[in-house]
Amino acid sequence: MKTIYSPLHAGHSGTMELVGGSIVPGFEMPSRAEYIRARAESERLGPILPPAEHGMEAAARVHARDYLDFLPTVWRLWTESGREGSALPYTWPIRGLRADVRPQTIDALLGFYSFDGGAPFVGGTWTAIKSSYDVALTAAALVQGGERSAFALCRPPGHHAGDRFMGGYCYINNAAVAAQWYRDQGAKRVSILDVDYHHGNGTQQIFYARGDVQVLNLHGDPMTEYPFFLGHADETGEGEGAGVNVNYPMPLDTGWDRWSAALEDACRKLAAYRPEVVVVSLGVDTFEKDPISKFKLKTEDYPKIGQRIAALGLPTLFVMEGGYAVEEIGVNAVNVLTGFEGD
Ligand code: SP5
Ligand code: ZN
Repeated sequence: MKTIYSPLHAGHSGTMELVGGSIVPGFEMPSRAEYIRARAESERLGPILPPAEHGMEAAARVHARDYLDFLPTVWRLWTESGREGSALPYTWPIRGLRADVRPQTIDALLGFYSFDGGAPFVGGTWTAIKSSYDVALTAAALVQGGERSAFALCRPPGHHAGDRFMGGYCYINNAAVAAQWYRDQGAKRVSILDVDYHHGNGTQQIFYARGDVQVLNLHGDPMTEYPFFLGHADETGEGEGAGVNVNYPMPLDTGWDRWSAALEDACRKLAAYRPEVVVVSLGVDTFEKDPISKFKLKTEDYPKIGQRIAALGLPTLFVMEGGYAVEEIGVNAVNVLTGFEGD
């Protein structure tokens, strides 16, 4: 399997986030991508190739133009207003406030275009976001061109980003962009299987009223886990998308037995939908030693995830999402991929 990787992710570094009342160094750090790249190389997963540059048209198929236009301007607006450190929002237009009026200052705009304070900007953030998007589209094209699978080593991740909001370390929803791109290339149906520990609220929001992109999500129960405000089992889609969104919220002590039963059910629903291509939102923050997550998957479980997905017998694009136990992230992520390849 080919891996698409760009070193430009590394400019998105030195971020800060609010955890338990303290501002701390971001868990979503550059070494994550480097450990994965190094493991793909040492395991001889396949060639590691750079992305081709893409215009923003494919992003505009799933994100609002005003949001996409805002992202490259954030750091300039932040520094022009005399700030340094991480650009972060602190006020949000929640229910009861006006979300229909686009405000004018950087602090207000950051809140207007986010659902949490978890998507910081530093000087290299936009370049990293763009490179991650290029990685996703370049890998997507390999599968479109006939390869059985490809690995988009995306950083920053994407599945928390919605049509007009960022959050949870995510800015552009790489998996959603790829799924829409397959539709635009002629695929009649596409499935997105999200195995990250956190609910992919952005992906769900983007496709919720659509019947042409199935979204299946395995995650910590939002009653007690981030992102808290989406991801319940009764969210099954609406309109044309009725029945095409499937959530598997699970208790925070979930281990392989329960998690793999949910994966089995999701794979059966996926097969019944008969998609032409599968996009896997690949998070490995389900790992027992993940510092911000509570599931109990073990390193030896990850190849079994890949094997089950391979048994679907469908062209498959893997898109990197979360995973914060950085020293083990490469082993766990690449285990899914080698499991898929049957090694
Ligand atoms: C892509 C992805 O996995 N995003 C995850 C965003 C999670 N943001 C919330 C982090 C909350 C951390 N609280 C953990 C307490 C650790 N002691
Ligand atoms: Zn996650």
